Amino acid sequence: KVKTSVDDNEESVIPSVANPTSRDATAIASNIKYHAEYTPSYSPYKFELEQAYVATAESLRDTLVQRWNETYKHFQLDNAKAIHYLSMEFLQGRALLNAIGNLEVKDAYSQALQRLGHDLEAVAEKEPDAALGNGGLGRLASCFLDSLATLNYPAWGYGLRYKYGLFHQSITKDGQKEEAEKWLEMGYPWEIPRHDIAYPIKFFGKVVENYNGKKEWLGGENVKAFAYDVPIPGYQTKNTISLRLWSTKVSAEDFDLDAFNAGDHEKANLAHANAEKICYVLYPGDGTLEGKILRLKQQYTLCSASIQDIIARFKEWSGAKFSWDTFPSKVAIQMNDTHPTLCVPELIRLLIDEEGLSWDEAWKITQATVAYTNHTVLPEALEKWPLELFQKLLPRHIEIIEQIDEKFLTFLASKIPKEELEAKIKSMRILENVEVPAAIQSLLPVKPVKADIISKPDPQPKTDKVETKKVEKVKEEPLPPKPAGAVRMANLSVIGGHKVNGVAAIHTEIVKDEVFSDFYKLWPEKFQNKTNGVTPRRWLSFCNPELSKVITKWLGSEDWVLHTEQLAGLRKFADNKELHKEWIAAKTARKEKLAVYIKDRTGYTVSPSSLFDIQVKRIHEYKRQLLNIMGVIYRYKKMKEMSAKDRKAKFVPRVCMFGGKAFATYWQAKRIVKLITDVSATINNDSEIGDLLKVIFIPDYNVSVAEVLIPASELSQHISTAGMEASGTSNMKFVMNGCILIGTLDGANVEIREEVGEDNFFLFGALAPEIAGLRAERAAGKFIPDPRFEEVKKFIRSGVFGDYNYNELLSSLEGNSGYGRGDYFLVGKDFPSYIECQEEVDLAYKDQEKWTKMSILNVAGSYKFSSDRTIHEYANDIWDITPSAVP
Ligand code: B1N
Repeated sequence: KVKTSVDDNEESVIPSVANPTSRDATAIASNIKYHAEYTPSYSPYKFELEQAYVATAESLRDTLVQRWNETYKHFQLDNAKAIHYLSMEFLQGRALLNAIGNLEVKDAYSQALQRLGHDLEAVAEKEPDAALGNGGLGRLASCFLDSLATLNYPAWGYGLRYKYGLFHQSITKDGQKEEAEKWLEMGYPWEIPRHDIAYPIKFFGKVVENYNGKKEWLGGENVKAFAYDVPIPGYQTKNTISLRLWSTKVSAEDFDLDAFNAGDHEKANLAHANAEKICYVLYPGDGTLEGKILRLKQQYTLCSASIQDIIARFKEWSGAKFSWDTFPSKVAIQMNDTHPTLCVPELIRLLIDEEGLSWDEAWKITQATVAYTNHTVLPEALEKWPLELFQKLLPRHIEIIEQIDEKFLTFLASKIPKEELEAKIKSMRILENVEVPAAIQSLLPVKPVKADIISKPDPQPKTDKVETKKVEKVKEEPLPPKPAGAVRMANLSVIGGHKVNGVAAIHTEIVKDEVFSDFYKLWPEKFQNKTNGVTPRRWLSFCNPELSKVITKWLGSEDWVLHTEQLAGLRKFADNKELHKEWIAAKTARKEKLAVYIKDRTGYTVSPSSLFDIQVKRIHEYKRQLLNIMGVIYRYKKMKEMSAKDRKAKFVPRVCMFGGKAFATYWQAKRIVKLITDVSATINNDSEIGDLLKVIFIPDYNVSVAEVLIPASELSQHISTAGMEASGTSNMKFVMNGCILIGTLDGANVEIREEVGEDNFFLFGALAPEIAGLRAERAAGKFIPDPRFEEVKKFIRSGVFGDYNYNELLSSLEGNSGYGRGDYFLVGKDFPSYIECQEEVDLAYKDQEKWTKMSILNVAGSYKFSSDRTIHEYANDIWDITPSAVP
């Protein structure tokens, strides 16, 4: 039966196969078989792991599509307000086990595959990670989608469908090597190409004003954004929402057939190549500005296509007699950092130029709709676009931005005392190094003309003799070059949105008191904290079935997966010997799995009875992997200086694991990777040390690798220079898995420590408010490094870890100030307290009973860090949305 509209009440049926939602393994097996034969992307005569993976995914997709159709049919009927989460990154990882887990069909699928001759886990391993993100920011977006679906909120995710996601990392003798990641090469069974959903996107061209004063944006480069929908299933609900990813192409009419026929194939294909290039690669992220035009094109594509889509749906769902006033009561838009800030001028442009609204109406609607999350205080990551580039690429948007800027300045002038106005304008306006409009100039206090110039006439020289010095003074200096104009996206986001939020308590305080302090004084009610969270489905229930089973047994039900506050109930069993036994067994099972994995990935053998110590995250100087590895080197050196007996008595056996990618041209980060791998090669081959210390660098860290590492962790390192890590989210995943953190008082560590208790967190290091003073002290030459720190540097320079020249790396820790010097990240300052804290860790680990209790209390205290809690807070305090569950 062909369905004609969504309100067609007839049931739709999947052709010829049993409904796989049922938990009947026979029906599921026949459905998988059906896909292997009738929707094959491989030879139907083979059914190896790859084929089994694709057919299983397609089988699950049937259910997902069915639920996804029902969900949006329901949302349309309900027509409740929805959140549209716009993000340049979604770090989805694998989908198969997540879908199976959320649909609660694991046993059935496992049996079905067994019947077909396969093991579910092995099949799942065949799925490449969808790595459309760099790290925390992208993974947060994916956790949010899981929670939005689970909690039945009307929601859409919007992103870009990059052909190449985050690069694949391999480790060679020269350090990290990057290769394109080919997640799409064999097709992606989880996406639904939407041939019916495409929007025009324009770049360059010019703006003309027609006879009735309407602005028209003409000419330029035209591409089309096509939608690909990825269904996101909720847990224990039918609700299945959409992650809509845009991919750019041109239409057939833009293909230059004449040029092709004339033999100029390249010219014929130019428009295609230009359009497709936009979605080729994920921006390499975290604080680098490269490939500027392409990146701005990407950002605009996301914003324009998504806003056009949102407006089209608003009109369709509101019916013929809709009113624009109701737009903010139906639509909430969240900008994941400043990357989608172009939402603001794009929504205004569409409302004025396409829909005929006035400026005031368009501005009011936009501001009531859009909100902004800040994820970083690193100045180099606060986006700024050169004005000239902006004017060329988006000529209409720059007009709109200039208008917002001018209106904001007028408003500012009405609020700020005249004497302060100039300084405030400088820090708060959107445009940088651009002349203040004349209307505002006139509001500034008149600059006093220098008294001596007006009052005294030029003194006549007493003699005719002209002093040579004076002549020199008169000589005109060439004017310094005018600083280039720029658009500050963060200021545009703060001005254009109705709410601004930070991602952890300490981060929000820094946002309010430092980064946006002037804005905070102007609009204190705009600023909020929304501490990050992670989904307990993927990050505990699914990736750690052993520990989850123990938790469920002791809490008496599995309800904690949806209501993590129940995890606090574990506290009362923290001393229970029986629980300790089961807890250790569950952790050990995961450690054994990780040991096998390490052998497989690196060739090194590690003992599962050692302390598993892990630091996994993007490689960055502020995250201080260097502090960690220098601590390891210090430990190694001390071990070497001791007798075998003393060594054994003092140190507990440890496996120190690292994982993470360095941006391809971030040389200092790449040197850190090189040092870790060099240290690893030396220590792991030192027979004197044996199992007492191993150093492992796990290549190509991604979501799936995290799912193997985190459940097996006992100690994890979150050791950023205080004030620099906005939140961190892996810290939360580790705590949920019974891992104890060693960390600075930074980002979400602060709140984690509060929840799990001071005694169950290894704290060290300088505090955020001390950092500026410490840097100043150092710049003044007053810092005396700890001799143990000097000893480690000397040891590295001595060549024990190979002949690579580590001077460039180590000299960044030396000197008092200057670019790349002066130990900006305070590794030397925190080193003594770090290694002393690590000694405490060894002592605590020796007492396994104490350690297990700490581990239980960490899980018990992790309940706050579920993204369900975070999403409820956004829904109530920013988006004003309520759940709408599919019956
Ligand atoms: O966002 C995460 C936080 O938990 C981390 O602390 C924070 O570092 C991370 C430019 C970023 N901030 N900024 C970025 C990513 C890509 C890019 O192109 C900046 N990532 C973060 C989630 O709140």
